[in-house]
Amino acid sequence: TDQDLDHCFDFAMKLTVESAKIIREAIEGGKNIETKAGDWDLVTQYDKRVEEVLITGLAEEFPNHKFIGEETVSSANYLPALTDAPTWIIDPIDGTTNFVHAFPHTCISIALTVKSQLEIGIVYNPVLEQMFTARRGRGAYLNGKSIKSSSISELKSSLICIEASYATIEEIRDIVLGRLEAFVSVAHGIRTMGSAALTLCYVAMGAAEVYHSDNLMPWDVAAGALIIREAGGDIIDTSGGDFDLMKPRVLAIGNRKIAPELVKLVHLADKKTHRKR
Ligand code: LIP
Repeated sequence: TDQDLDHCFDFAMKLTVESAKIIREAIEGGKNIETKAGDWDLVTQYDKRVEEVLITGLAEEFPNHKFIGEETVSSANYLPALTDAPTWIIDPIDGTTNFVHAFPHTCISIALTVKSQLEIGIVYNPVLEQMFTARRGRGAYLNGKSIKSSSISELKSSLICIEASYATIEEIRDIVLGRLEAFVSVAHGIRTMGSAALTLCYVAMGAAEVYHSDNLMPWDVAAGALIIREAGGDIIDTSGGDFDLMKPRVLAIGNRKIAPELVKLVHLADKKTHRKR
């Protein structure tokens, strides 16, 4: 019910703020850094600790709820399917590489789905004290103030955010650089912030028009997807089709009008890349 969701939201907010103290206190200090999928995929003891605090706290309060957490999934090497049960999708530290370098774009990202639908999204950057929140049907907020996404409908007036680090992965380098080249040639500017969750929130608040990345995971985007939609923007699949939370290939946009030009640009860039190969 609505009241249940109110309680879920309040509880998760409080727990997020509390566990974010770990990030704020640790960001300037030394960390134990391990790699996961590759040199670009880092994890520290703090990712694991924050996830443990979040899941323990939520599981105690909501014993019937399920969890999909980045570090739990990584260590089990198994991504569970999303079911109709209330499910918390958690990234304890999104932007781990930023965190490792004390680059202040790092956050906790928490979403709740019920019947496979996003109901709650919370993205909190404890370094810059930015708390982005959304409830389905109730708008999106930054530190309690309503936010709206950009109404710019042309790429030539857009700030486009991408994930440049994926160019270090050999198998997808050409595709990533091909798309980057296409974006550079049309946009006002390109930004690459190193946290998918926060970048989605920047599109939600109208600070950027577009965010694009394939190769993301559900916890990178779950909360941000709801926040952007509640702010008046949208998130679609890179092909132009429907966004799939469990296999996220992301075009996040301030508004729907910009989608056709964007989808076409990516498509043409990929075609050019394949021709070169
Ligand atoms: C990271 C993302 C980043 C993406 C990385 C990674 P993590 O999350 O936010 O934008 O490029 O693949 O998923 O691993 O720092 O939580």
